[in-house]
Amino acid sequence: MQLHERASTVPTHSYQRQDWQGGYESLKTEYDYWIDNIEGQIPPELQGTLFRNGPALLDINGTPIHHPFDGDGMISAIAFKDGRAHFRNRFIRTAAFIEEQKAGTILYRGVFGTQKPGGWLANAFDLRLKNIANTNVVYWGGKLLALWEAADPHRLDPVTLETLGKDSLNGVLADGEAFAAHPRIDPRCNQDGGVPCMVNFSIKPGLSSTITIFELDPAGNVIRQHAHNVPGFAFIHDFAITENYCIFFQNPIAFNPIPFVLGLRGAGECIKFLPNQPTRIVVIERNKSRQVQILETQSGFVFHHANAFEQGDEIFIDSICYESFPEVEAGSDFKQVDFDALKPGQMWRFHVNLQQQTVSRELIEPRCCEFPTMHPEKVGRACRYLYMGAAHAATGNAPLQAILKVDLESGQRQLWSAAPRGFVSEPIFVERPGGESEDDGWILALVYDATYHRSDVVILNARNLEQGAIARLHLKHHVPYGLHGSFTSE
Ligand code: 3ON
Ligand code: FE
Repeated sequence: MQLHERASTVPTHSYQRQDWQGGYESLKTEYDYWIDNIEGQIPPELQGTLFRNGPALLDINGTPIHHPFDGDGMISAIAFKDGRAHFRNRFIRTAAFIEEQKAGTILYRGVFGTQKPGGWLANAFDLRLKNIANTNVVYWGGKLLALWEAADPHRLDPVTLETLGKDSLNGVLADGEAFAAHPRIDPRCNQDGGVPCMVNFSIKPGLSSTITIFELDPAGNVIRQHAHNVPGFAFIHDFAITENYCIFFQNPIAFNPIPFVLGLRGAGECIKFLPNQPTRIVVIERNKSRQVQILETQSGFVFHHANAFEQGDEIFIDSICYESFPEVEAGSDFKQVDFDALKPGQMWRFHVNLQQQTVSRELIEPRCCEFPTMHPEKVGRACRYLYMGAAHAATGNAPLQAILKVDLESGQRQLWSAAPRGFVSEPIFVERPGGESEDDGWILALVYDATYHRSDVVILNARNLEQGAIARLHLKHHVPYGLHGSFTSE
């Protein structure tokens, strides 16, 4: 009896930290095989390729990097054809990756605190950025592009994943010029007669920061480009679009570059969150006037937005908000993070009224969540369903172990959980050909399974996550926790 009582007062978790840590082991082998270990059945109508990007080298020749966001990017491609699936993974051969692999040692500092060996003296005044191409991958205009927000894209062969070099978007970007890792595809651009276009941005941070917006036509040409100056330092990872606007959240932070310059910290470790300052919402018109409006809302930190849309005089933006920026401690080990000591990211809906210049917000999902996605045809429009990675438990902060579907109309929720030993990545929604409703399709996600130290490609029925996986494709190895990806049926 007593034992039982004592056990129930110990906080219980849906996961073991050691299991979670297994997904942060480097994957150094490059594979190319047909997946033959499958539970369930791959829907034969599911045709196309799921591309994923993410840091897959968590050490350089045995020396751990300081933070996963500093890891060299690796693409995984899962190609679905006639009910079968093929897996391939390849590192992006960035110039720095090639140099470091040849040298067998860290030659570049990382934004999130990875330092060259030899202490601060060996790092001081080395202000070069290592373009690690690790954040997203998108197929657009006949090109497969690996993206990292602080520099230019790398172009890859969509079949072999061979790195073809850096891509300037047909001469638009200068060498090293930033192109963010969060493009949004407007499915029916009203400036182009309803043809799709890809909208992306770049940030040039400083005492005041420059936001540049790029719009690319389906052939991959930049057809609109405009730059705007906003006051203050800006670290903006993602944005949202509506039919007529681009929306950026300028989180309240201060940047003190001195420890970076002196070789003591990475640039990203010099960001200080300002809890008493408002978040600025920067709304930029996409069409001719290109007017910039800046509104304020309460303090908080946003990496990712789910979607935005216009309704009357208002713009609605659904975003994952943290109470503050998760500052990276210089001496700490990310694998030892105490999840319980951190506040969860939660989904909020912001209402921006441009007539009255007011902002209000409401909590739409209290469960700890990240990596929101939706039906691609609804980008910038009102949508009914959002999908996201989520914690297994309804409250508290924890690693992502579940996929959550939120019905914004009825308020209903569906949860598919891989707990206790599974850990999920960003879900991707793929429409079923001829799909009849907004959720008629599949959710694809890589799930790390600590039991076998390998990853599965999981296919869920987006209409009913709770029926369990339609198929689990067991890979021969693990894929380290990734960041973003996309699906292309071309
Ligand atoms: O010095 C300035 C500050 C700064 C931070 C300028 C700058 C442009 C060099 C800069 C660089 C920013 C970069 C390179 C940001 C890269 C971010 C990145 C690779 C990933 C961000 C991921 C965000 C989230 C929320 C990930 C969540 C992951 C999980 C829940 C678990 O897998
Ligand atoms: Fe992101």
